[in-house]
Amino acid sequence: MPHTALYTCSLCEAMCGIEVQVDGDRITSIQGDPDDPFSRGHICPKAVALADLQHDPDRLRHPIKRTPGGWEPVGWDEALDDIAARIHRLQQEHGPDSVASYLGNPNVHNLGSMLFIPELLRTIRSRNRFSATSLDQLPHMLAAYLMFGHELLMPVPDLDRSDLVVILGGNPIVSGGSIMTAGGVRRRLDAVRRRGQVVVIDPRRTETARRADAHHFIRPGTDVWLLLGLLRCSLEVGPPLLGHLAEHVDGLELVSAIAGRVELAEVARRTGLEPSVIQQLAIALRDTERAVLYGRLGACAQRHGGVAGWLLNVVNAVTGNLDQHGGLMVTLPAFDPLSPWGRRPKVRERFGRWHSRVRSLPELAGELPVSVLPEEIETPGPGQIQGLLVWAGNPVLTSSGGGRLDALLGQLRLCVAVDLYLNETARHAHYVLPAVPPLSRDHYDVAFNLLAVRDTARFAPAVLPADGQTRHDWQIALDLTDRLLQARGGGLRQRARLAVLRRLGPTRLLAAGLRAGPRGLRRGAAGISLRRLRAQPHGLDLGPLQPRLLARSPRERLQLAPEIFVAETERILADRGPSPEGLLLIGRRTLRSANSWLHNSPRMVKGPPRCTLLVHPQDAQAHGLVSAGRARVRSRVGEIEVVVRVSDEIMPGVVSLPHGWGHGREGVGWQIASAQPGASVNDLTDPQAIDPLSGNAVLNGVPVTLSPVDPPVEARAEDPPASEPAGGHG
Ligand SMILES: Nc1nc2c(c(=O)[nH]1)N[C@H]1C(S)=C(S)[C@@H](COP(=O)(O)OP(=O)(O)OC[C@H]3O[C@@H](n4cnc5c(=O)[nH]c(N)nc54)[C@H](O)[C@@H]3O)O[C@H]1N2
Ligand SMILES: Nc1nc2c(c(=O)[nH]1)N[C@H]1C(S)=C(S)[C@@H](COP(=O)(O)OP(=O)(O)OC[C@H]3O[C@@H](n4cnc5c(=O)[nH]c(N)nc54)[C@H](O)[C@@H]3O)O[C@H]1N2
Ligand code: SF4
Ligand SMILES: [Mo]
Repeated sequence: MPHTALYTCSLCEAMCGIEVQVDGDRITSIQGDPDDPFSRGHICPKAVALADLQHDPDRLRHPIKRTPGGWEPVGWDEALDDIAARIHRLQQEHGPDSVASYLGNPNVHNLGSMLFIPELLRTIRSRNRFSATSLDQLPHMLAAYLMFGHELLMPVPDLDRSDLVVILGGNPIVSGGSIMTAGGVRRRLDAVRRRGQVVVIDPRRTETARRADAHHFIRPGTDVWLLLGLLRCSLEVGPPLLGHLAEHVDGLELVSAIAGRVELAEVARRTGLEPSVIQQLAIALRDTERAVLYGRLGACAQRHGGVAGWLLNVVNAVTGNLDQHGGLMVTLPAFDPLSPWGRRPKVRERFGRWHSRVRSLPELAGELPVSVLPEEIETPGPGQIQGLLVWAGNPVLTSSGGGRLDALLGQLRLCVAVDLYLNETARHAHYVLPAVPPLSRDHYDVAFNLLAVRDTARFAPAVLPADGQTRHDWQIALDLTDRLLQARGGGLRQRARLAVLRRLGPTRLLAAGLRAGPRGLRRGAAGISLRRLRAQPHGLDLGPLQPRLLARSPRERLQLAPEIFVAETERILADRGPSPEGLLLIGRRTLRSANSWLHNSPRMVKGPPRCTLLVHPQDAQAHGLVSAGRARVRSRVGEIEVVVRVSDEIMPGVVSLPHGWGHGREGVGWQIASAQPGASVNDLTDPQAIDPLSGNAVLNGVPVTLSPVDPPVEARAEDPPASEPAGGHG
């Protein structure tokens, strides 16, 4: 019988409620759920990819093993036993750190992975733990940890009540919003514009910029200067507006001292922004009762990302927009990752407890920056990585210097991938273990409810049973943990605990977490329980954000000026050297793409190629490039060839290329639709280029040079005029 099931899309952070039409084991359509109080019917073109994933013949449905004759199917028991035995052997011979793990982005969208993979990692006991976090939001986490006492206490814009939203290095219209979960972000931004203004500061006139009231270009990698300028201008016109936080904050004098040293002319020189623009923005952020400065990937995955992540909080604080309605606020989610089982979090030492072996970069929250992965595989000596577990990730295409990783993974003594596909990274594995795709698992967003612009809760049971021999990520994690304990001999108590966890599964564990959570039944009869969420399948609205930073912070006093940020800012201010010259490369997201995947869905990648290099007309002319022609792009670490698109939506001196492409490598088990392999921008990004504080990769502002692949030709008649807004992308 055809029927409609309610579900939540997990392909980006927006948490859109969807209606899935099911006929037998086929998905016949996917639409927005108009009754979801949070997303209110919004979806983007990616939602239908959930169906493509489900039915994709390329998706792995049984474990496979590398043999001299190629990939062969293998039974789960044989695969798991061998993997566990080999992990154990490597660790016995070379120590616990010889086996590393890399967790990719989709784990954060996966209830079972969030709840059960930590158990496996604890059991592996390696300090070489990596994830997509250090290609992404690590600077925001470092700031949250040092200022507010917990790396997950990242404030988000109170978008629906803000009258001025300034967006620095984010493109929510395409990305769906990040560290700003907001299903239907376009509608919400349009509403801000009706009440007030949206201002975008970005080296590209993005889809978001085109819908904003104002857009200003900024030279890549210089956001830290803009933020210093805003700080200076704000404190020049009046006292800091800390409001109720004033009595609870340390470090204001240090922040004021820094502001006093900032020269606006220098800020203008570095950023390319007019001093008057910076002054006006600072005044508007102060004078608008409800305003917020929101910064995201472009502002933090860059060379001063750590200081930028800190200053974003500081500028909001001094302009009266931290922990205030309409400003940057924290959530109170029904399931609270800060204290999943109801215990109030304590300030714990979570930073720099150990360092990477070769470059000595600090750990944060148990993880090292993934930029060190290539050198940790390559450099011999005690602690060298010999085994790698890649879980729902594709670092060959997504981590900086991925090309080098591509060349190194083959020398590992053990490589295991857990994925939906045999991707560019998994092709180097000895085993690939097939996980269950989204629609076949119960879903509740433990990560993104923490980062949403409104508190909500929605539970969605699986729509279809798991197919083939696929297993849930959480089952695979428990299976491996158990086998590893067996291989080591002993661990009886932990094995008994695993048996209990297995019986509970993620859904009942979630139920326990909801009950114990800050809004749970334990706190009163009206509290939230899984049963209540099941009874309200469209989701529950738990109300707008409230000023809760002090109550949520494990710290007695908030720290406005942690030492390492101040010291690094001193260095930045003292640096009188020239700004990087020449062309700088930045990233770009497109609507029908999720990092390195979904590129095999014809519905996703139909139309013109997406992996194009955007070049300003002046730069195109200077380098002999034309639209649809090919360019060779070189950086310190690599070179690639890409198709060019000339457009003045990008600022002069900057070129932009999306990441996650560069398919078509030998041995990959999924077909790229529309012959669009593209090239990998991460063959150009440099693993040595990191934010010195957090170790986050520098993915934006990469120095490159360009040359035409073919001899220069006159622009052909059919080339679009250079200034025409690009059609078709995104
Ligand atoms: N140059 C540049 N590089 C970037 C970025 C950039 O802006 N510029 N962005 C960075 C960011 S923000 C991120 S988050 C990273 C992402 O980088 P990664 O997390 O390394 O890569 P993804 O492409 O998200 O890899 C997803 C893989 O997980 C698999 N998968 C999907 N769902 C599941 C599941 O439920 N279970 C399992 N086991 N597997 C699953 C998919 O098949 C796919 O192979 O890329 C980063 N890289
Ligand atoms: N369709 C789609 N949606 C996605 C993803 C996807 O791959 N595809 N990925 C998801 C993931 S993993 C994440 S983390 C989020 C990210 O979500 P966002 O943070 O919104 O990321 P981007 O869309 O990459 O936007 C970054 C912006 O920063 C700009 N930028 C680059 N360098 C600089 C700089 O130096 N300064 C400033 N001010 N701006 C700069 C870029 O031009 C770009 O517009 O998106 C998520 N949503
Ligand atoms: S915006 Fe994000 S959550 Fe919403 S439908 Fe698109 S991919 Fe899914
Ligand atoms: Mo990300």
